[in-house]
Amino acid sequence: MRVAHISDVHLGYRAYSRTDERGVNQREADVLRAFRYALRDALRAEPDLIVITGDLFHSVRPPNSSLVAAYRYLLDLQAQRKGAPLILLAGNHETPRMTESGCILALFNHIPGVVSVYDQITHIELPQIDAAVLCIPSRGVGELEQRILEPLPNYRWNLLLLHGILEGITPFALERPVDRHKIVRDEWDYIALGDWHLYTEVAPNALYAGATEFTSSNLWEEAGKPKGWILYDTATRTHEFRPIPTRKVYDLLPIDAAELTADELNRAIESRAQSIEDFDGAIVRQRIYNLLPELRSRIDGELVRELKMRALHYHLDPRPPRVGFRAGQSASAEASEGEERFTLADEWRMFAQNYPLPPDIDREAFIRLGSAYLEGGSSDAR
Ligand SMILES: [Mn+2]
Repeated sequence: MRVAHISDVHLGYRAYSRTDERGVNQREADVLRAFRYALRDALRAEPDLIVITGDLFHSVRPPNSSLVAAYRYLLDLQAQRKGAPLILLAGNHETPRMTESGCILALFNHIPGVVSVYDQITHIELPQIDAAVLCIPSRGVGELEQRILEPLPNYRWNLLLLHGILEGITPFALERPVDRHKIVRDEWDYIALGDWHLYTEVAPNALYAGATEFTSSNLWEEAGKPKGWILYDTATRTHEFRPIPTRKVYDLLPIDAAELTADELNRAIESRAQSIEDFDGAIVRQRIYNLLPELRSRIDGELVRELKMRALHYHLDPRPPRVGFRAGQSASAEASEGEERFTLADEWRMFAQNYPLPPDIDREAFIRLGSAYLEGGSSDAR
């Protein structure tokens, strides 16, 4: 059986002030376009089952523009698939705090073949494809501890869907990560995961598809990493990651202004921007460390205005020196404390993203390995 796994679409996400030719927020339009691309690509792959593992919508009450478009896309898709099964799992973003408020996903149950799950852990049986799908929506994560999760033995294929972050996925401490051993088990033919916005293989049979566009709050952390969806084959337990073209996001190498003249600083700003070919229309951040107020006032306003015009969003992010800083102080003397400055990890990431690698080397693994060494940790950081 072939499964198309899409996740974290975040329809209705809006950012920045640009609008498209129809007056729709440009990022909202981008997110819609990524979704339409994913659906069309998935349709071409002719999957037996499509699953969307949460956060189809960015909010409990999405803007009408996105809601109407999503309905139309899914109606059209399901007509072409002749009502083949499609499961919508609710994520934290579209789940209201109050159960009585219902969930926008219920609307989609009226489309042939679509089943949405938003309230509690639910086992969905799909005899037409000889599959059973255990669905754990965002609201179901809280009841996980009291539940025994088991496949249904009378079905050829058993799948598990979860919207939640497994322990060990993010280096940052989470309040309540999901117990990995409870979820990641060999007995499931496929474990389709949502909530984490980066495509991540947890096990050959357990994958985060990642988001379809850049919609998370830690946008810059995701810069340079691909967005897409997953085509999974339950017979071989193998998958293919299918990339989705998105708006470009760049986190430029920070500038250390400590020892720069105004001219040098302005030239650095300009050359960093010129270093990326598709700057126009991109979302870009330029950090400047150790910027004293008198130098800050000499940043070329015309240059910055031009960059802001060309990019969809150009974020010039100046950071003043830490207290006690004196111009001319050597970089290493103060590198020990400040995270406000330009770290070796920053430089490594920027360097490794463009470094030519042999085709059989996984770039993400390569970058992670280097970062783990820099942190002084073990090489199997994740
Ligand atoms: Mn999400």
